[in-house]
Amino acid sequence: MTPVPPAIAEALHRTIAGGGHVCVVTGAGMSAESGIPTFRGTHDSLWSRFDPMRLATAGAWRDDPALVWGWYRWRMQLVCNARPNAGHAALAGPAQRVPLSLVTQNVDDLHERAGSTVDAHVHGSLSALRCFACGRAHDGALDAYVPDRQRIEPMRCTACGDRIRPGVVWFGEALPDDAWATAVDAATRCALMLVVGTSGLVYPAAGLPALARRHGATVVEINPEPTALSAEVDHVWRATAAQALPPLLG
Ligand code: BV8
Ligand code: ZN
Repeated sequence: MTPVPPAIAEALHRTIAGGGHVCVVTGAGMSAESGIPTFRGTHDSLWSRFDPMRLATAGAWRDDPALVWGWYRWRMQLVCNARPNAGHAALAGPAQRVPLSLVTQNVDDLHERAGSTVDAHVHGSLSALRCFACGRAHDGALDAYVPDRQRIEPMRCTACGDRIRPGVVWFGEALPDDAWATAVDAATRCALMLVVGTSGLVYPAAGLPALARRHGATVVEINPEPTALSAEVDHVWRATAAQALPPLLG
């Protein structure tokens, strides 16, 4: 098992001993060891020649809804076939022992399937399907997944007939007010923030570690690679989520 860097173990111990609150912010790297490709990593798939940053936009949906829906159906199928990893399980364990808020940028449900309560899905959820035009939640069954088909015509809204979109926050769209308010509250209240598996490039979520630090928190980055946040945190642990979280929280 990976040894916990003493300064990080001490920061967690000090937080618990002081009755402090831990805020965990996770990104795509949290699900990497479950086989879910990250946004900026490489992956040998049907979609490897597409840029997620270009597909995850309302403009892409307007231009070619069947292409965007085919990408999301592929991602939904990946998540459906994936299992939470040891990092997800470690976060689900201590929630009772350590006052912990879980804020995720991820749109998968792997935290929930590991037993965590997610306090804020700041970029929405793959499974929260709704009408692109009238916003009504999709109340019907999910269309059957067609493997290796890139373009899949989206389902239709039973109320207005427009297309059904994924309930995620696309680039250029506002974050859900309640999720963002919860994330900001957790970041300002916490004594310790663990930032796990995020490149720290997407705002306003990438501003949460600096916000926590401005309010006196100790911020720890858990990531095998350097990121845009690395120079702004108190401690950097070059480890993966499944390597670091079990010894730290187990
Ligand atoms: C908005 C859902 C305004 C879709 C996503 C300043 C302030 C505010 C906005 C902006 C700003 N500057 C620019 C903007 C615009 C934009 C933005 O930030 N652009 C960036 C690219 C510069 N932000 C927005 O558009 C946001 N909206 O601001 O709206 C507004 C206000 C009012 C009214 C109207 C509009 C919306 C942003 C949300 C976009 N949606 N996801 C979907 O998933 O399909 S973001 C998407 O990308 C993901 O959800 C995720 O959040 C992000 C990817 O980031 P990461 O999670 O960090 O993943 P990444 O692949 O980058 O990195 C993975 C990391 O894991 C790496 O560091 C790697 O080393 C590490 N790793 C790998 N393996 C492991 C690991 N770590 C641990 N263990 C491992 N095993
Ligand atoms: Zn509708």
